[in-house]
Amino acid sequence: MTGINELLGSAYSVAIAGHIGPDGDCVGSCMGMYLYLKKNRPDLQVDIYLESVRDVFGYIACVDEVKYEADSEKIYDCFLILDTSSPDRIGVAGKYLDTAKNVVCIDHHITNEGFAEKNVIEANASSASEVVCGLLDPEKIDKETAIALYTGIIHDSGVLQYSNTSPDTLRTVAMLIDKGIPFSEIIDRSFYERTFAQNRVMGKVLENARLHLDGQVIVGVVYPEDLTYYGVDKKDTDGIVSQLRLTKDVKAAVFLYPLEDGAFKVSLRANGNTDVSKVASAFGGGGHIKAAGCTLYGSAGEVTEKLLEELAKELG
Ligand SMILES: [Mn+2]
Repeated sequence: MTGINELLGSAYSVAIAGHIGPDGDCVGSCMGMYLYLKKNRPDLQVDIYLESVRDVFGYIACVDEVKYEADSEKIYDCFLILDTSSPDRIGVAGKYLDTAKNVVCIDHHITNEGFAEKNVIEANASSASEVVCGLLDPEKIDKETAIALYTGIIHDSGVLQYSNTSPDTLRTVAMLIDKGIPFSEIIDRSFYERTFAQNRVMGKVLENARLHLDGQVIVGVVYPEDLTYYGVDKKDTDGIVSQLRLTKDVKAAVFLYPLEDGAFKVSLRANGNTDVSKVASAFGGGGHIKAAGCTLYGSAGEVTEKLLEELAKELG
């Protein structure tokens, strides 16, 4: 079995990096790898590079050691790229792709074509964090490393709910929980917890949501004035479209978020067989069958009309 030691070979200096706009799996897999190597391979000099780390991940040990800028002089023996499907998505450390002596990519994206010298890509894994777990010696994973890796798995699997959750995912999670991690608290704190302002703006959107096309489509809108009133921005509205989608009997959920230039960022979610990626593509956007997005100009009413026209075609 290939393990992390085989992948690193005789490397002495190692740089770890993830993708732009780091999410829970990116931070979790990179920090998990970093903590594991720090503790079990004191012979190595390991650095970690991420574009940013959201405050909610502050409970992960040594997260303050993350570097936000690459060192232009530094040449690493090994560049470990995690959770990153293509070279143009490597964040601040992208230059090491050219300068490092050995490049290793550990990922789970089906679109990853294997751009590194050594690639460990498991398209069926829930997360890069799950793939990382498979490369480590479970005996040597301590509680702090387990907290980081568990965070990654929880985030990319939607708290073990999405279809990428497999029996192997659960076996991996069992091993991590065995390390004595606060598993419920991690989910609450990093996944479900919302600020008071976030809950209030969600409440406003849900209160004013409207059903269209005989109740098949629900539309929720954040207006420009809501942003100042509630003191929120785009990231504070995460989760609203998912809540809209959970409305009984709804086949598609639409969420409109105002952009600065008078446009709306449109988020679409589907239930059942509905394909919202077709609707998004019709307006130059894209995404997945069940989750897609696009940008549209006009008032909220005009944008809604355009979207409903396309949605009506899809819903038949
Ligand atoms: Mn991922």
